[in-house]
Amino acid sequence: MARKKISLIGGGQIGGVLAQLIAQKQLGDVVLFDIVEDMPQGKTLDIGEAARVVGFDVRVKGTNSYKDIAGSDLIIITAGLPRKPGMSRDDLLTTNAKIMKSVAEGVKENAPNAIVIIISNPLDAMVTLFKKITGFPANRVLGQAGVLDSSRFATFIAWELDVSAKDVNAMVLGGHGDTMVPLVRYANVNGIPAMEMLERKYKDKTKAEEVMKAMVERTKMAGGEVVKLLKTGSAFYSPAASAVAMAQSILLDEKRLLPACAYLSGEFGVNGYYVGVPAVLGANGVERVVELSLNEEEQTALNKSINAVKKLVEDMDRLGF
Ligand code: A3D
Repeated sequence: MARKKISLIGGGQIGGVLAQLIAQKQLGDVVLFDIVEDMPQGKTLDIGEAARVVGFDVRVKGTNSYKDIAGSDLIIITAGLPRKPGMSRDDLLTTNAKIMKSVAEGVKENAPNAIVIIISNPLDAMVTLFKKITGFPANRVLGQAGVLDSSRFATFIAWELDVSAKDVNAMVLGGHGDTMVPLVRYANVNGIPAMEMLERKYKDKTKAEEVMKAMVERTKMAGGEVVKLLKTGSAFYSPAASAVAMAQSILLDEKRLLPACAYLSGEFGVNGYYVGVPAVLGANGVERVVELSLNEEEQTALNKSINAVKKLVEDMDRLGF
C-alpha cells in the first residue's frame, strides 16, 4: 500500500511539532509548506535527520511551493498569526482571514481531493472561510479545537482526582472561544461520574462543585494561561498532538468519536454553521455528527456559544471575506 501524503500549511510552532509527530508515528510522508524561505526546509531536514535514531521511514520535505502539496490525502492548516498576551482569538480575524484566503486558493488549486483540518484562529471563522472559498464538501473540511479543549478539561480532572488521564473522558462543545461548553455531567473516569468522585474526595457537595467550577473556568481560559506565560505566542505542543489524533483517526479509518468543529445541517438545531460537536472521524473525514441530550443549562450555554460563532462569521462577512 502506498504511503499516505500529509501536507502541513504553516511551518511555525504548531506546524513543526505536527511534522515531527506525524513522522514519528509514520502516518505518511509529510510536506511542510510556509511562505518564509528556507525555514520549512530547515525544520524538515532537522526532523528527517532523526530518522535513524527514532526509526521512521516516511519522508519529510519542506517547501515554499504549493505545487508540492499535489496528491495530498490530508492537509492540516496552521498558517496565521497566534495570539500575544492581552489578545483574544477574535482579534486575529482580519489578519488571519487574509492569510486563510490565500491558503484556501492554494489548496483548492493543488490538492482538490484532500481532507482538510484547520487549526488557525479564530477557529470557527477560519474553517467557515476555507469551506466558502474552496467549495469542498462539508465532510472534508473540519477544525481542531474540541480535542484540545477536551484534553485540557480531562487532564485537569485527572490531576485533581490523581488518576491516569487515559481513564478520563470529558468533552467540550461549542465554539473555540471563551463561551466554549465543558460538559460536566458527562465527565467521567472509566464510567464513574467525575462529580461523584469529587464528592467522595471532599465529602462535601458544595466544595466538590466549587472545585469542578474552577476546572471548568481554567479549561475555558487555558489557551490564555499559556499565552500569558510564553509571552511570544500561543500553545503549540498540545494543539499539534490534538490535530494528530484527528489525522490518525481519518488516515487509519479509526472512526473515533471526537469533538470537532464540523458543519451542521440541522443537528443541534443549527443550520449552515461550523460548531464544535461530537463527530465520528474516519476515511471520509467527518462521517457523521453525533447528537446527545442536553439539559436546559447545557443547551443555554451551547446556544450562547453558537451565537458567538454566528457573530464572528457575520463580522467576517462584513469585512468582505
Ligand atoms: P506561528 O508559529 O506564528 O506559525 C504560523 C506560521 O504561518 C508562520 O510560520 C508563518 O510564516 C506562516 N504563514 C503566515 N502567512 C502564511 C501564508 N500566507 N501561507 C502559509 N503560511 C503562512 O503560529 P502557531 O503555529 O503557534 O499557531 C498557528 C495558528 O494556530 C494561530 O492562528 C494560532 O492562533 C492557532 N492556534 C489554534 C489553536 C486551536 O486549538 C484552534 C491552538 C493554538 C494555536
